[in-house]
Amino acid sequence: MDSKNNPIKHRYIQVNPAQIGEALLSFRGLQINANDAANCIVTNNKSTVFTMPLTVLAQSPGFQELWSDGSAVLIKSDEGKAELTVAQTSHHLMLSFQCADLPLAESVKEVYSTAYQFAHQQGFEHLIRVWNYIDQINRIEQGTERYQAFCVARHQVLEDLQQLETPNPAATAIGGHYGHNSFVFLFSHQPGQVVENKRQVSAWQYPRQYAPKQPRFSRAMQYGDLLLCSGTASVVGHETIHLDDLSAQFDECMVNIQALLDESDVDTPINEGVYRFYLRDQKLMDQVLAKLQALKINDFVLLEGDVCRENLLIECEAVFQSARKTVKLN
Ligand code: 3EB
Repeated sequence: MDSKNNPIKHRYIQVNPAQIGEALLSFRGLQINANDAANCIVTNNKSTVFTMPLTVLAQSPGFQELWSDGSAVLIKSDEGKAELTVAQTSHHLMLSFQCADLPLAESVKEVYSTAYQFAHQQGFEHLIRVWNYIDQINRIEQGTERYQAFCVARHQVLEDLQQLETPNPAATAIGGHYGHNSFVFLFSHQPGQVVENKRQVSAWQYPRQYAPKQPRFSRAMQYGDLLLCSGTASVVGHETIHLDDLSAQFDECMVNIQALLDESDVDTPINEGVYRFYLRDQKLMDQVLAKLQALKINDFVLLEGDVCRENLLIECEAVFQSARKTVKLN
């Protein structure tokens, strides 16, 4: 990637900073048997906690995922059709939405159009990262899988807002079972750089078998000294490989994460990322934990979640932070 013509001048976001100013957002999952899913976004004057509507199966000791840019955070909430929580600094805008009661396509249209319009009004032009947590993501409704309905609605909003030509954010789309569709958007004043994976067809160029309108995400976004990897699974070309083989799917995820690191200017060993793993079948959890231990991945949460393609058993996302590679001048 060509970073030498793109000097970094402003303060970028950090994940799990050593000295946390005010956090824009922290993420957590549900404890097993918890009944707090209804209360997905909690704020006090200092910070916002977004609860993923997914059960935590395991996490590394002391795991936390805090996003901060070190500057003061302003928090507001808004009761529209979807519950919106805004956390804003002079550099970044985090929008968290929770919609318990709307049909999926309506939620997606409401949330995506509100997010883009709100961000643009506030002068945040660049969408860097999105998390989509969709209830019962693989269920068929009126002949269409809910993940596909989500893709169609997302595409429709982007088309209506003339955003189909703008760079796609890094993204995650994962299914839960707690009755919530919830979404988080990170916008910035500064653009990120799209990082694609040479082993994979870009999602927005997928053949139509996966969704009538293609998914709109980049495989990763490089943003300052961060590499934000999207939900990454055992996909090569555009196909799922290693059907019914968790161990091989896990290994393929890691090969894909390494491919993203190699493609970026972020020079961090693969085990030093901050990881979320989403596992479809909690009975396979011990296999995943053994893999994590073998790879010396020490900063992770393992969540029970449905990956958006039914034949994917596991997906991961990761954030890497590093000094930049020295740019070679030849
Ligand atoms: C894949 O490689 C897995 O639709 O926003 C991963 C991350 C996936 C984000 C999305 C979908 C999305 O195709 C699926």
